[in-house]
Amino acid sequence: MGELMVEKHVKFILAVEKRKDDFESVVMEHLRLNGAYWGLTTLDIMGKLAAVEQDEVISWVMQCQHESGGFGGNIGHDPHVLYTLSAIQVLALFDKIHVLDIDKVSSYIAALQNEDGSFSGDIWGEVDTRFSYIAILSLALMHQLDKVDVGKAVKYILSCKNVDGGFGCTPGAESHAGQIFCCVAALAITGSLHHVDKDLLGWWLCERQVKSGGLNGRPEKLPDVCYSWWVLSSLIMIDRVHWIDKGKLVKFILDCQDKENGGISDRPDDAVDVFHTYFGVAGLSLLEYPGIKPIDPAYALPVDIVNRVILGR
Ligand code: GRG
Ligand code: ZN
Repeated sequence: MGELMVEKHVKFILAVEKRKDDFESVVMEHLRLNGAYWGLTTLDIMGKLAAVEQDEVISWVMQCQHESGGFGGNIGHDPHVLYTLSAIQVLALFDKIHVLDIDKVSSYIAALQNEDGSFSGDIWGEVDTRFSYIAILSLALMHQLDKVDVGKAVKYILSCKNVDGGFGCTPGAESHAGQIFCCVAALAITGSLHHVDKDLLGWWLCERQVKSGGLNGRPEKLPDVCYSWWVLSSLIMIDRVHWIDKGKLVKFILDCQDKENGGISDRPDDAVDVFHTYFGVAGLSLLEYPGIKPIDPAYALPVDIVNRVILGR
């Protein structure tokens, strides 16, 4: 089945970080801060973060901040809670959270909580359990969870729970692995996992594994490497990861590598991108693949970083 081509993936990620003018970069420009988080976290768990110009990255991240306190996806872009999280995560990787005006950034996020406990992604108001996770994780990384009503936030997430044990983006919406990850991780961070029926949800999640060993995000859908993150991290958080065939999933991920030019795709022989490269390598980290640093399934950051930021050690 081959092995993880670490050096090739490092080269691929560094090239993506540098390429600013080609087609992919133009299309993805608004996602750059988010892409930087995926790329840099992948480098870090492969032990290669030192390959990037830290000062350059931090200076660019800080230029993405808006006067409201939130961050945009690139310099001059409108702020959104997703890019604000990416900024905090990138700074955490470099042990530089202290460069932030914590009060300003956390106030921006806290103001996005709605009366029912849900969170909007930005001032335009779209509500989604993704934003509950993003807000809770951002505030937790800054030790500012007391700025919001955590009880109401948890209550809203639980109102998005379905009879199949999964979670959707809003109350009544279909269960989807990405949304399940967000809700389970938010519950884990707030110490509320006892509200989850672990056997029922674990059953739904382990049924995501298909013949090839890959995981899909919903019944009848195609497998995709990104669910090696969304599904696997959820299974780990509820202690049911032994319900899937880990060896077959490792093989599926390794089969999605571009062995010549580096990078990982959503499924074998598709085009690679930096997101699926993260999902593949982070999935292997969750599967305890040798030589890869452990990543925390709820905080989506390397375990050593979480220990430093959250536990202060
Ligand atoms: C820090 C890990 C971390 C996350 C930040 C962005 C985010 C928070 C969470 C996104 C969660 C989510 C909804 C993921 C799913 C993304 C995805 C692959 C959607 C595709 O859905 P469909 O229905 O594709 O288009 P399928 O696979 O069902 O065919
Ligand atoms: Zn995908």
